[in-house]
Amino acid sequence: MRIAALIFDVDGTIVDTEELHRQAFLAAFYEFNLRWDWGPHTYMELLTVSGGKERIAAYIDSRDEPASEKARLRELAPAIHAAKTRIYGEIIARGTVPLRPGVMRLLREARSAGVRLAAVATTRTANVRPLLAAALGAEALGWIEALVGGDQVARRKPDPETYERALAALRVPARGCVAFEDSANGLRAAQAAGLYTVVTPARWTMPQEFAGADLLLPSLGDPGKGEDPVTERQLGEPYLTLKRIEALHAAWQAGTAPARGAA
Ligand code: XBP
Ligand code: MG
Repeated sequence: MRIAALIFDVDGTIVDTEELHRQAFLAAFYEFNLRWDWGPHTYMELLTVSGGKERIAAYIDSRDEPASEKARLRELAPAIHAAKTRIYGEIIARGTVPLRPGVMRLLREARSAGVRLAAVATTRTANVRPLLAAALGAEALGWIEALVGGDQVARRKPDPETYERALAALRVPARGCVAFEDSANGLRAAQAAGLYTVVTPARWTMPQEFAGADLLLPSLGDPGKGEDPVTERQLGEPYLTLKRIEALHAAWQAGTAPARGAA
């Protein structure tokens, strides 16, 4: 079966946004007069919790506070997250959004080859559309046929529902599709949905567990943007092309793929 669609996670995969999310969380905490310092190390740990609102609640639960104060803060969590979402939207509207290497190139290769495209995210769809417009431009945004945000599912990643919704929107079988992810929760969601999985960890998700990924690379890579020895060693070429993905996916489908994670 030829590849029917490439399905890309957004935060951390298409764009390196988790630092922008972290800044938005900090600004929201300031607005609520909360001295919560989500520094890089704390945020890296908290990122194992999918969903910003759930992340705030998990942080509240982890704090050493009296039960009454925890209850008050839990009540406040949705308003804190709403403020964070507003601030994040303002950050996206005014800044440049860092596209990760190779994403634009692969979108173009897929477009030229007639391979369909979808995007999935845990953050809200209302966050994703302007983000992708800023990062990809209106034309490339138009190539993305299905966009599933966390507000469109009852169960977030690592549950497969986000991917299942994208597959249903495209009306394509999971085995004909390739998922691109940066996090362990995202990998597990794509695996549970039955897709071939390519993981390119972002700075914030690097320490997470990616056992079972069909292909694990530092990034998708771009011509002339510096060879990465890991990619070179795994692929024998400096970046991942659609042509190579098609060969790897075909071997995976035929059950002749090499050990998971290798190319
Ligand atoms: C990213 C997330 C999101 C963002 C914050 O996961 O888990 O929660 O970190 O966005 P994925 P919200 O890359 O799978 O989308 O605060 O809107 O959740
Ligand atoms: Mg992600």
